[in-house]
Amino acid sequence: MSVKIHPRVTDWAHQMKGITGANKVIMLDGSPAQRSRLNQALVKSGAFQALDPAKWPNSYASRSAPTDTARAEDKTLMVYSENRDNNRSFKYMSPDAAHSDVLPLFKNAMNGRDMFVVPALMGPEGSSLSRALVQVTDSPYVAANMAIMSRMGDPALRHINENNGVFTRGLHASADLDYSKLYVLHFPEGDPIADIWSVNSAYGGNALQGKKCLALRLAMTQARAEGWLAEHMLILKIKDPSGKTHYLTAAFPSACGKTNLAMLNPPTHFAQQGWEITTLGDDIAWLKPHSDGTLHAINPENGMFGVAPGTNDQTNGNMMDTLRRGNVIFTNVATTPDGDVWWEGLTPRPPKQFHDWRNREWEQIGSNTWAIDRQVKVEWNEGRGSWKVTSGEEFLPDALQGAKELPNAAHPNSRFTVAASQCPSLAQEWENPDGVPISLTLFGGRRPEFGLIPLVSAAQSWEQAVYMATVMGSAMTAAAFGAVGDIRRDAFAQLPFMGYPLPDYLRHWLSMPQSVRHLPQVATVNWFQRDDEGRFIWHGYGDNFRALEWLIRLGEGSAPYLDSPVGRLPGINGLDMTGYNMPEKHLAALTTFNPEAGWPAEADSRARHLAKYPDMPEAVTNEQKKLAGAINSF
Ligand code: GTP
Ligand code: SPV
Ligand code: MN
Repeated sequence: MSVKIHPRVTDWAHQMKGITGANKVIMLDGSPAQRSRLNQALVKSGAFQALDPAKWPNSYASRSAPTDTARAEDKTLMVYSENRDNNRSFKYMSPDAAHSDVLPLFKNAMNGRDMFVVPALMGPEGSSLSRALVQVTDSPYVAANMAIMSRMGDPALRHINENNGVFTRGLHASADLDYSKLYVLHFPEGDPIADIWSVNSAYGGNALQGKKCLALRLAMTQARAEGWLAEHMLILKIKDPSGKTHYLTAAFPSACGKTNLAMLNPPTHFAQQGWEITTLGDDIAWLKPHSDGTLHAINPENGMFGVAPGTNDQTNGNMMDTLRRGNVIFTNVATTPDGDVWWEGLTPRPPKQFHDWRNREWEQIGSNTWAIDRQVKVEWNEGRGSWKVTSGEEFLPDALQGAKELPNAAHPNSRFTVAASQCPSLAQEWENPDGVPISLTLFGGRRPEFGLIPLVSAAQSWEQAVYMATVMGSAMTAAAFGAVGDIRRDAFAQLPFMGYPLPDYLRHWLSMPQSVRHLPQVATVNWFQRDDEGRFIWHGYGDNFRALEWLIRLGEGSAPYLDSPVGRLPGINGLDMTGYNMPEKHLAALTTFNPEAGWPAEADSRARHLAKYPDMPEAVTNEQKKLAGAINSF
């Protein structure tokens, strides 16, 4: 290895070996040869299935433990010496409880296994915003994912040497993958053992510690102290027909469309006019006030850990092309006997034969019917892209929630891990150490109610922007365990990632005008309104560009708009709908303020939510009062 390893790294790794009883310490340098050995070892152990190299070069499919398919929010805790938040913004654990209840789970957890030491740089090399993590893990699967998601090995070791041996210490053991003993702990005040401890899961957000643990929960506590922001946001670049560039960030809850928006292809009409979209990041942004008076954003990640279902050449051609370049780890997708992968939404017709994410064998037995392990019969509904059980339900396993698990070929939260550098629409400035200046920021979620939360709504002040992001709601998805479909308030799409109390976080956002002269324009978006038969009334994906284009014209003072109690709206004449015919009733539902669609109930629900936090900033509660007043007077 060319880079000298800082003694703090080796000392700490050996301390962790002592606790976990690991066999051997394997230092990862990120070299292609070493990464290839890691993949080969995973194939040999059966954890990786090598895919057909003609279709998916150097790519692998992997299946998790059936209980280890999503983030475990109930078991994700912040450890502070004092409990100032009372479990409102995050789950709390005391340092004593961590040491007495959780530390023993790491004792000898790596007996008979090797311990990988994963130096991971989060952020571009040479950026003052970048941070180094050293994660130890017993999971070669986690190490292989970290090799894609971070700048692993030498870049991280160099960063540590240049920063006096400073790094975040991440202790991870997949141990027995016992869900009842799963914990993800964070120590913003530090701890003698490590800053992040996670155990009994190998799933993304629980185990790839550079991602949500470091880049959001721990980073945001530092960001607050240092005057910057760590956000659950994609970053994209829009070049308009005049050649002017606009950089945008957007925060949506998990599985609500960040990766897809980040790689969007504008509809033909706009592409012909000369609009171009390129990608800088799809999940996390660190934003810092810059001397030019704007907020500059960097993407701390090196790869994408994207949701597979729904991804195809029409919805996200750039992602499909990224994947076809190979070097992908697929997790919990279906695999075919000829080394291909499949998930719901990849093609209209499922393959004749495949193994699902639980490794059950599916075989086509009729034009629309498949048999699972010759026991359960299911019918494919091509229009809906989903399965229905027709017989043999008793043979299905119970899901975590107790109900019978719906048989999906790919798990609804199945994912792919792939390097950002393979994305054909990557913006060349994605690794700018100085980041890019942000002029537009979106917040959004899944709100299915017809006519309620508009397709796009621009904030009229910074206070209203912070309020709108605070009360944002979204229907639950499979990215976390919970009742899929229930609406929950997810402030700034950060509810699962809060590292310190929400009211303080909002005060931090409200203070931004003091350090940033040119704040981004802020808007909320909602691609997910449905009709009374449950169908999306907005095509979404590429057509989402129509909302972005309106916002850019609005910022330049050349777009029609309507002022309303819920922000500035396009109205039925605001959006450029060339090439998209939509019933006027739907267009009105998306672009105008419709008090009768349920606003009084929505306003009450927001008020109840805000009342849970007695120390909400007044700027936020004032906006709530303004909204409630305006709705009552309608
Ligand atoms: P995380 O990685 O969990 O943070 O998710 P994400 O916000 O990046 O979500 P992603 O882009 O992966 O999309 C999640 C799911 O929503 C996928 O199944 C997409 O196909 C689907 N989706 C994304 N954009 C749209 C849209 O505009 N309309 C509709 N109807 N579905 C969408
Ligand atoms: C999310 O759930 O927001 C993700 C996947 O991006 S995870 O890595 O699990 O956080
Ligand atoms: Mn995410």
